[in-house]
Amino acid sequence: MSETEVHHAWLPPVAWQPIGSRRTVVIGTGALVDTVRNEVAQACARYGGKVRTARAGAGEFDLVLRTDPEAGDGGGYELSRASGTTTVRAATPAGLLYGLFHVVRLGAAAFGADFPARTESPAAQRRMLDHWDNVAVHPVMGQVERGYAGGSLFWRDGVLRDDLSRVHAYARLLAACGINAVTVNNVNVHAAEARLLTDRLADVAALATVLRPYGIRVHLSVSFAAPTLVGGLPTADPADEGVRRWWREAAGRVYAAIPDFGGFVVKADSEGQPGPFGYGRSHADGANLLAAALEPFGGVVHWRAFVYNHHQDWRDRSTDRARAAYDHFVPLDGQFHANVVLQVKYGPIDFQPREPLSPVIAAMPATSLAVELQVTQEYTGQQRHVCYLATQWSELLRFPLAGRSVAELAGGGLVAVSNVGDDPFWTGHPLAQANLYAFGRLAWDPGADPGALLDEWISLTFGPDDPDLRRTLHLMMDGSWRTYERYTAPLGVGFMVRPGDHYGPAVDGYEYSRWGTYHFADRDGVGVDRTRASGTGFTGQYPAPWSDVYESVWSCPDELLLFFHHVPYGHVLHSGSTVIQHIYDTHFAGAEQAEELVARWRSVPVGGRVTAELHARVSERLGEQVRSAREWRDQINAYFWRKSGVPDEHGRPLDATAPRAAAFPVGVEDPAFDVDGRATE
Ligand code: GCV
Repeated sequence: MSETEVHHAWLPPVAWQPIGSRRTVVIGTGALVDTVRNEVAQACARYGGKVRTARAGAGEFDLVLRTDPEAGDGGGYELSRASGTTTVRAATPAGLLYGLFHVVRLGAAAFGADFPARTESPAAQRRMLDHWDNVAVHPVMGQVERGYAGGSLFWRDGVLRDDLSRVHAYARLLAACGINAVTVNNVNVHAAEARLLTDRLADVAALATVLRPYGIRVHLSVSFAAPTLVGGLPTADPADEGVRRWWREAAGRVYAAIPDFGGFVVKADSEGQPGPFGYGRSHADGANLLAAALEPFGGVVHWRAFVYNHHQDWRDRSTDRARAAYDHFVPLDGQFHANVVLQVKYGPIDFQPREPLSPVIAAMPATSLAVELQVTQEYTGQQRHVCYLATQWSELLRFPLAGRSVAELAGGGLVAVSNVGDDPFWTGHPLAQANLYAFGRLAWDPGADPGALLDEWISLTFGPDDPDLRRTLHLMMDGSWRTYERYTAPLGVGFMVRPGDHYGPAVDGYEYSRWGTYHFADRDGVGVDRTRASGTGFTGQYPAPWSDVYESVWSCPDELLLFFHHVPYGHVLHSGSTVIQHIYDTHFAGAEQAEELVARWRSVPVGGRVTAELHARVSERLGEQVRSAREWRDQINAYFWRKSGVPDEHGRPLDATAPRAAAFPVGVEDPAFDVDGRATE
């Protein structure tokens, strides 16, 4: 692969061979059926098969793809194989497209032994990726906020890219894993981005044209202050009739340009973004203003619940950021229009490697909720560390809150912040592609086994025929989220990251700041008391049994102990270890496990789909992961040893005065990062 070529990700041409070398008929009409036909035709052109558009005699085809109103709807399809013919039937053209990609995933197995009809339909109707892409390069956040894979696929230096062929390739990849909605700009809406709603609408329409053939609807992040920012009005007050009219007209112009436009995403009264509080109005007033404008066209408002005081005084122990979303939004349950979707981050703080679920998810039965995940690895290694997140997401989505799983409670769909950029491997770290793939697949089927999805991704991306490679990749990735958790912040405490870029350790980095993310470590203990009995009362926001499970230090799960409790270092965990020994043990183990990744990868030879470029990229990232994991281990262990004065039971050095080992594992290039994790070139 040359620098200018783009990695095939989970759709290499050869994945199409089983279809492309056979005879297929595509029956149905509509733009997405045309996409199905074109995909099959391209595969046939490459592999010698045939595609027809009308059924000939029975038995003449190996694959029948047809829309059929009797196939049931729900956006899915029915797949079967009988008498040498594989059949996909779908009520909608979109369902047919997803059925086609299912056949691609099955590969040759789709054309083997007969199997009875099975129906697949998505759990979430809207499966959405939010891009935190800026149109104009932001002086601090760059082209893509929290992006770790180069520039934006959509925007470059203030304008829409001329060449949207990468967007076309992206649309195919997204459809192949089930994504059907994309927000094309950052939720932090700055001056240039605000104009996408008005005089730069043509840019959004151009993106919609490329994404549409793959069943992907475009959404736009808008500023709540748009009427003043780009509309020339003196106010953005939701109660003002001029403001209401302005939004109705703005929505009308959007739908005239993009008839299948999805809707708006709004970050309001959050981290400096304007919102209804500025006018003494509630978030229901704010969301309903936009919902009313979109309603005639069938659009939705994704209104984010990420609202908290980011000017907190660290001396004030009564304010708890974890409480904020619930305190702001739960009293508004039932007041939102039907086309408002409240978009709730999975945890009450901010995409940490370990957090409890947000109690908001269980507390608003009269509101449509979407759960937001973070595929971009802001707090999970920034695509320099291997961290397969589907393990975490699967746990979260299956979690029973108030008698229903989180996936069931997320009736408004699943949303995630995208991790792609214009990097040739899409995601910087080639193995981070698995997170994007698995997000789409879990949004479709939250019950899917994350290990099986990993194997599916490995087979598609690296091929099904090399068991050693498949085993190695599985071993490297399957437990990697827990490895990352081990060498970073312990027992759910979170946010021991460097302020600003959020990469690498800084145990006290946020301790005396305004952001509301503290661990309260002192000489005797660590953790945040969020109990009703003596703390912030956050545990009371959970339904039974969790309000009691989290309230008691004796029933709180180990992995969340420091999120809910301030405990002495000698507190004994359910595991039998003390808190302080757990911190030492997991940090030594985590860093060692990071080193093992290098050894495993070194056993993988260059060849086949492991190109020299891919091999080198993974090696370079692993070198940085090992360096960073050691940095985490040493800073965390030294910090807690200095605070507590408790030595390690096993006598390992906690506050080394001499280097412990060679800086980088033998055979791995020194990474191009200095000790702060900043690129040196
Ligand atoms: C887009 C975190 C990130 C911000 C992000 C914010 C959000 O605070 O650090 O970069 O802003 O979440 O989700 O809005």
